[in-house]
Amino acid sequence: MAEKYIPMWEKLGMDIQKHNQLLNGLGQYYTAVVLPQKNRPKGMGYFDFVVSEVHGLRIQELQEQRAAGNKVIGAFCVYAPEELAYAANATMVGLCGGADFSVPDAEAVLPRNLCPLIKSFYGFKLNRTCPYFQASDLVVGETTCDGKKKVYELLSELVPTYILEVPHKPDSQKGKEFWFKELEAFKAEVEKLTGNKITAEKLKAAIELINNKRRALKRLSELRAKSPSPISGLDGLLIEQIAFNDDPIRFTAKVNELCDELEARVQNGEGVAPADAPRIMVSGCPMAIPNWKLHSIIQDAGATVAVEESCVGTRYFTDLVEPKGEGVDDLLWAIVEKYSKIPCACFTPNERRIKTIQELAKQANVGGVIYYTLQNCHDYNVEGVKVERALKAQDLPMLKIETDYGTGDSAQIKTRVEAFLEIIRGKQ
Ligand code: BJ8
Repeated sequence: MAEKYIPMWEKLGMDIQKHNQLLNGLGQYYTAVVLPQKNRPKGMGYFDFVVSEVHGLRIQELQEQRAAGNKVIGAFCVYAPEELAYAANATMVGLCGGADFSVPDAEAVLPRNLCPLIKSFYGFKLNRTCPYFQASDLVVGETTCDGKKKVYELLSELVPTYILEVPHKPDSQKGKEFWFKELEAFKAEVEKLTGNKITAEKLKAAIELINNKRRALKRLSELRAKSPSPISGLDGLLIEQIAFNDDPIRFTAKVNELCDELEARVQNGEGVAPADAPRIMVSGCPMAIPNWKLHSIIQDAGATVAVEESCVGTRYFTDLVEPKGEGVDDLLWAIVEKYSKIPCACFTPNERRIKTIQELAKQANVGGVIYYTLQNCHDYNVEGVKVERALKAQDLPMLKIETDYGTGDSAQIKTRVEAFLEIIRGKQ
């Protein structure tokens, strides 16, 4: 895809040479890890195409929208309320932050002992190889974990950045009232950026747009929960990752089309792995595209990932925005309620997440949980203690993997995953 998009990338101020290296690496990785999977549903063809054009055609679409006077808002967290962006004719996109590629550039500035996701996104802005960053008129950060919060200060030197202050006790009435005020302020910011007023009618339509996307992802997740799963965990994860970059209407239609195909597979008892293959839940830190390391190791070891308890996973789509009235305030309150239920480990107490993990494990009929923590992510790392206790009470084994974006520890992780799968097989 490279040649024809070079003028666009140049216009976006990208480092063309470095970006080519990134694309070559990404293409090779995809060809080695994703494409060779056996018995993939036909509907994955669309998502393969999206990945092949993720820095090309999709960016061209965003640039066309910008040329028509609409804005692009980049985000890193599922707490960024995309409904408000779409209600003002803006598009919200996930920014690059899932690859080791940009980490060395970030480490020239940031401390090394920092979460790889944070180093990755900062490095992508520094080295100008993420076209989503370059095409964003505004970046939305949030006060979730300390690492992100402080790096957003540095990021704001490079790109206009707006910080959402998220309540750390989101379940409390005080927390919800606080979040309502934050949403009002963000709404005003988006109106100022776009020049468009967010009316109740437009906000209602945007809520439905994003609800439909979440419904489609939920439908896919429920199909993956069937035994045997009709689609691989790696493909499931890939779709959850693409959800943050693709056009929401087209994406929703394509996910539903795929689900029709998967329903037929379920009816025929057709799975991607043998019926007795161990089933795993991956729970923990988000896996931004192209972070496929753990899933590919688990699959290569003969198991199926049946569900991701993650923000690139169930935390994004489990709950919908459900308005109880028609006015702008009613709609904002419905957004408050939905977002307050996202069980991020940055918040406290977070019993909702523990219960969710227990329920998801039952629904997806998993034999064990692989708890995934990115290095130096204290929130998910510490919360793993409670998760392990809760799973033990359910007689479910848990394996804790703490890693980064590099491949240096892949062989070691593989050995540990294989040993874990033996435990699960022994219990089956
Ligand atoms: S709602 S999980 S997307 S903050 S960056 S916390 S891995 S040390 S991403 Fe997240 Fe929003 Fe919460 Fe979800 Fe840890 Fe790294 Fe922080 Fe991270």
